[in-house]
Amino acid sequence: MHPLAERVLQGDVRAAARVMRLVDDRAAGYVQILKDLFPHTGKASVVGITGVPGAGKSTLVDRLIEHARKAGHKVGVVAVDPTSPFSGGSILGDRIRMQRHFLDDEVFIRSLATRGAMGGLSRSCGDVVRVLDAFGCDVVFVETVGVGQDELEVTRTAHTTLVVVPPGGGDEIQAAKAGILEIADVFVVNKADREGADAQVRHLESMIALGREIASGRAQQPTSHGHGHGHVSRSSVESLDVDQVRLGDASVPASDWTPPVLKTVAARNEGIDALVDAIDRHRAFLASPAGARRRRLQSHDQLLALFKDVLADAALSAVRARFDELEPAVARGEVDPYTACEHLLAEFRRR
Ligand SMILES: Nc1nc2c(ncn2[C@@H]2O[C@H](COP(=O)(O)OP(=O)(O)O)[C@@H](O)[C@H]2O)c(=O)[nH]1
Ligand SMILES: [Mg+2]
Repeated sequence: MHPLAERVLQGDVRAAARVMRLVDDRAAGYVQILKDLFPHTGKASVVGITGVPGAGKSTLVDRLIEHARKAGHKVGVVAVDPTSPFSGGSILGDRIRMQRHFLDDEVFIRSLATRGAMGGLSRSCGDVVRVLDAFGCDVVFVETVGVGQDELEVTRTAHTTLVVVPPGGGDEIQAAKAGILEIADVFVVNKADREGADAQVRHLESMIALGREIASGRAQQPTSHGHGHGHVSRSSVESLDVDQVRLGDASVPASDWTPPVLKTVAARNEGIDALVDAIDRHRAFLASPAGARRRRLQSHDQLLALFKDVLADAALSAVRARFDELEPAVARGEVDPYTACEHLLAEFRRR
């Protein structure tokens, strides 16, 4: 075993920090360390927190940390900030908010900044969570902003994804809702001390109900000659192909979990117990047969994402020279990008 991996498993903070940096930089040997750590992962409960900037995610995470610490848990936090090119730049606000936990050596906070277009961040996020898991964190919180590629990675990484929504209906929030409906395991209407919180709760609940109706309508079609409401027995659920579930053409709803909508006032520590309850209930759901299907999907997605990433790296380095040749030609409009890609793929296949 890599000596650093061994130290991480012993709970050595400096080793953990060092490994996370290596993972971040994809420095030589980091994959071996991840391999060594992998058999020691899977114990941490991973909670993703996403939502528009200013919704109160960091404040909420701070409260959740507090709650977990009272329960005696060792806590990891990964703060993903796509707005900052540098780790520790605009994350400073979050640092201040979670500051009191910085002095607690059972709370380990790590910030990640978005990388280039190659999806570096996505991969690091999952890997960093695994390091924290192997390091012995009982719970890991991952905070991200928005509903982009990074959030998809969070749902791939997290067991439970919280979507934090403030009251009120700015265009930004309305636009984000469609996307978040897909990824939320629990909705949190934070800033419930403000006007419009109840309306927001009702709005989200009706969106969830509508989403389920559409899903079960879809589910009923193939079995409409039979009986029931689109629910199928466990054994047939388990025998379902993962891709069938994903494509939504399966004869069962993709999930038997209905996201609850909770109100919190993170600033005043209100509603946190109920939120922790909901997270725990979702964990219990994941341990059920329906949850097993969802875990299976998640592992499928993780492997696929990792493979795509590895493949893109390998392919690009194999055809780098040709890429550098074609790229300016595409920029000048001499070659269209489709043809360029065909050339690159042909070149890759020849190797
Ligand atoms: N009124 C009110 N303000 C809150 C609440 N929770 C957080 N805030 C404030 O909202 C602002 C943004 O919070 P922050 O946690 O940084 O949001 P983030 O961008 O989603 O991480 C801060 O000034 C918080 O103090 C709340 O429940 N009620
Ligand atoms: Mg924040």
